[in-house]
Amino acid sequence: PPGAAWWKEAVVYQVYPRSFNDTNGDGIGDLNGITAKLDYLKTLGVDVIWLSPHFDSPNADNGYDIRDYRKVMAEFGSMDDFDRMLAEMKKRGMRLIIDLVVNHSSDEHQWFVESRKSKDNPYRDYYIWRDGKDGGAPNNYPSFFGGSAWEKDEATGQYYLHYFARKQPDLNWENPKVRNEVYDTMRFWLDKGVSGFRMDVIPFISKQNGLSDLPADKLAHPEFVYANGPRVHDYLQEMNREVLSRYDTMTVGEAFGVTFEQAPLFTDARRKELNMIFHFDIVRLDRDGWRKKDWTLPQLKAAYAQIDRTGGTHGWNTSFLTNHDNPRSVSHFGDDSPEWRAVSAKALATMMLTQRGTPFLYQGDELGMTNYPFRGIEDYNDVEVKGQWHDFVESGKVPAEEYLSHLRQTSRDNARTPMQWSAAPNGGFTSGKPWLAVNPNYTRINAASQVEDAGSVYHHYRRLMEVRRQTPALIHGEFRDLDPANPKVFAYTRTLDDKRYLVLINFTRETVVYGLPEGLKIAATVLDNGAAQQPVQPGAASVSLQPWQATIYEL
Ligand code: ISL
Repeated sequence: PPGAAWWKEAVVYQVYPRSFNDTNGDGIGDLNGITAKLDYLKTLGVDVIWLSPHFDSPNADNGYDIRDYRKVMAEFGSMDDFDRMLAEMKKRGMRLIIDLVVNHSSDEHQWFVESRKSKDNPYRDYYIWRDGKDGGAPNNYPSFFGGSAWEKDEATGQYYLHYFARKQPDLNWENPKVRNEVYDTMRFWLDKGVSGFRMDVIPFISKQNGLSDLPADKLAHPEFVYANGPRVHDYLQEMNREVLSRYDTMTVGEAFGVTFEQAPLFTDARRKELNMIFHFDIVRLDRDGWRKKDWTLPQLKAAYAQIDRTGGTHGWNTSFLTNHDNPRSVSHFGDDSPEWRAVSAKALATMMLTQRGTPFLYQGDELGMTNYPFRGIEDYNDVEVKGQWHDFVESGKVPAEEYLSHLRQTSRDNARTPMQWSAAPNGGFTSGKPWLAVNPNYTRINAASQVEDAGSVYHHYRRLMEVRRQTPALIHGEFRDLDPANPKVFAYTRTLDDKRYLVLINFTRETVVYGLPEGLKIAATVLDNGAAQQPVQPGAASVSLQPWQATIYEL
């Protein structure tokens, strides 16, 4: 509708800079590499780029451990490169949001270097220090990357808290100085012209009063405790008042550990906190930690319906099928065998871009890039894998083969392999040795060949974005699942005033005849993913859906 916020109508593309495009041959992507591909992204239809952390970092967690919040990571380039990249985006009418990683910093950040020196250092209270208990850690909190969330520091004999790796100490948000440092950093980047932030594990910034032990039933999923600190909403409202409300921004919080019921507390516009959050319920539908579980289409639909409800009248959602922490979407929810890969990737694209919520597309998904054919543990780079290998396999709790068979499907490294630009060596990502192996299927799956081919996954994404841009009902319209229990077909309508659209997606390798509900009459086909064999007759009572067919109809 007229006057709607720009970020509701935008399509966001996530760039994981390390793996995007290397222009200096060091095997690591860089900011100049992003600038060089802006025309590619513009042609695709991208409005906003979310850049995963580009700050100075020792890379214990690929930049999610920041040493200096105002400096560009040397491997990625310089501040001049950043300014040029941003100016080139603006020239093309694109915006940039950056990653705000402020639940923790790197242990090499100057604040922590000072903090650990002594108990009376002026920076001591920038982090969370406690005495040990009974000769061990202060409590039983586990770290997501293995072992305890506490590390004993020799200088003072106290422990510091780290929800993630040891090299990622948690900041103490109770300290107003810390909050002001964060707000200053945000202003620094906003004043440069960035348009907002993706906020890393933002619900975790407020710690539980007293930091008592987790009960046994919470130990496997500590995120539900970590995300429920008593002051998280105070902090976000303060951040909004002090910073966000003074700029024209968009914000999206990574809501790890936030339930459907709690989501509106973050995103209800009247509360003045965040614009949107990332729910984990789709990407982690079939997961228990590193374990892969089975999933069914009705479960997926139920998650979508619930997410849509949490948006409500006053909130707004995101729509995404992967990111740098999850497997490739076609390998996860589609069918990545050679025969079905392209068509199922297009079907998923149709689903993602016709949800009510701002779509976040992850680099390479527009090509239908797949999971990597990992073999042994030595093929992985991720800090999380190293911690889990230690905790589960080396401890003897889980046989190596069992862990590896799940990890092949769940590893974060699946999405982190370099972009496949062309059939040139290393997929055209680098002229050097890539930091993480390129998927050998780059000779078949790459941007150069798909840009040339009007029937490619790339062009389907491009057409979908165009249709979405021109169809307010597909952005703002009410979402209704017509057949939640159907195990093969996802059928839903999007309705705005007198405009009504129907989306039908066949999630199987078979032809499925889908009977349309009484009173529902197809008027025209808006966009098909190339699977449909013949146009539906206006007014037909049923549609014969080809394998992985996904079609948007006007009603
Ligand atoms: O990906 C996960 C497990 O496989 C999650 O537990 C993930 O760590 C969690 O979603 C938080 O993710 C974010 O913060 C982490 C960083 O490693 C991730 O890359 C980031 O997206 C710590 O900063």
